[in-house]
Amino acid sequence: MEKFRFLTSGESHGKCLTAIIEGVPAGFRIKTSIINEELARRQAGYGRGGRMKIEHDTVEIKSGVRFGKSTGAPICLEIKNKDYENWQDVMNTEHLDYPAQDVIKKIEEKSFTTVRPGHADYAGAIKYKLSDLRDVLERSSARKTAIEVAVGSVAKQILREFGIMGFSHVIQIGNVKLDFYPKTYTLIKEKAEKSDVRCADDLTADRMRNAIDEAAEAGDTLGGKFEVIFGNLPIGLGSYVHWDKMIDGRLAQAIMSIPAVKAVEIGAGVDAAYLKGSQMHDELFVKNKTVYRNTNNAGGIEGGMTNGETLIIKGTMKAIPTMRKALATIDINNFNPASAHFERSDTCAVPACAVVAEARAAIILVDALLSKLGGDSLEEIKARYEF
Ligand code: EPS
Repeated sequence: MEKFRFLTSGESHGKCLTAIIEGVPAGFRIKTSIINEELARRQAGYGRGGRMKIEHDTVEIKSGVRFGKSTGAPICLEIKNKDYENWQDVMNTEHLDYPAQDVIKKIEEKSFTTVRPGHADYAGAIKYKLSDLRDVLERSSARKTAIEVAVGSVAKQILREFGIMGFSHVIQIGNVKLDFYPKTYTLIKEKAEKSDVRCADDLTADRMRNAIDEAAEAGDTLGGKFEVIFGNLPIGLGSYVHWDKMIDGRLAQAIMSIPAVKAVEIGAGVDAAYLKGSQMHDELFVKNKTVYRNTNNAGGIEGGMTNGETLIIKGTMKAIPTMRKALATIDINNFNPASAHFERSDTCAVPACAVVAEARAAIILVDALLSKLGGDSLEEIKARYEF
C-alpha cells in the first residue's frame, strides 16, 4: 500500500476542487502561501485562455494541519472555483422538480452533444451512458490539475525537509525547440521561472510566443515538450523486485496521466534507440571514496531505482482538443455529422503542464521516500535519514 496517497473531487465549473491526502507524518511545516505560489505558477503561461483571467486559485487547508504543522491526520485541501458564480444553475447538485424557464434555458445553452475529437467526450459518453457531454467535460477537464498541484506542493514541502528539490522548464512548443541550454540547472531554473513560456532562452521564448500567436489567430492549438528535474535524491527510491515498484514506471504513469500528455521519457529517452551500449551507459568513477559519473543518460534511474544522479524526465503534450477551428465530428444525439463543440480554450498549456508534471513527480517521490523511511513524525523520520 502506498504511504502518501490522495483522492480529489470536483468539476471544472462546480463549487470547488477538493483533495484528501493521507500519509503525511506529523511535524512537517505546511504553508498555505507556498501552495498558493505553486497554484499561481500553474495558472501563468503565454497562450492560456479566458478562464485563467477569471480564476485566481487559492487553497484553503481545511484539516490535518495545526499552527502550520501537519498533525498526522488526513489533510483536506480546497480550491474554490470563482467561475461557479456563473454556473450555479447549470451545475446544481439537486434534482429540479419544476425548473423555471430561465433555468432550463441556461442548462440547455450549456448542454452539448457534438464530440470534441481528442477529448474524453466520445468514449466518456458511451462508457457512462451520458447524453449531455457537459457531464463528461466537467470532470475530464484539465481544471482538476489545480488541486493536484496543491497536493504536489504538500509533497514538495515534505521533500524540501530532506533537501530534495525540483523544477520544470519547457523545451519545445509546436515546432520551436530549445537548442541552447544555459550551463547549469540553477540558471535554467532561474530563467525558466521568469519566462511566461517557462523557456530558459530568451530568443527561443520569443519564437515560442510567435508560434502561439499564429496558432491563436488561426483558431488552432499547440502542444510541446517539457522537462522535469529533481536533484539531491537518495539512492534506492523504488525497487527492481516487482514491476509496480519500479520508480521509472511509477513516474511515467503519474506524468502520462496528465490530460493531453502522450509520451514520457527518462534520461536519454527515445534517443536511447540510437545509442550503442558503450555510448548509453554512464560509467562510474571514484575520487576520494566518492563515486561520480561524467554522463547521465540513465536520467537518475537504474533498475527501477534512483541512483543518486539528477532525475531527468521529459514529457510530451499534444495540442489541446478544445479549439475554435472546428473539426469534423458526430453529434451523439443522432449520430449525424457535425462540427466539434467550442466554448473557450487555451491556445497552449505546455508551461502549465510542466508545473503539473513537477507536482505529479513530487507525489511519487515523496511516497517512495516516506515508504522507504517509515515512521510517523518528522523527528523519527529525520533520525533515519543520512544527509
Ligand atoms: C483549465 C480550465 C478550463 C480550460 C482548460 C484547463 O477552463 P474552461 O473550461 O472554463 O475554459 O481552460 O481545460 C482544457 C483546455 C481542457 O481541454 O480540458 C485549468 O484550470 O487549467
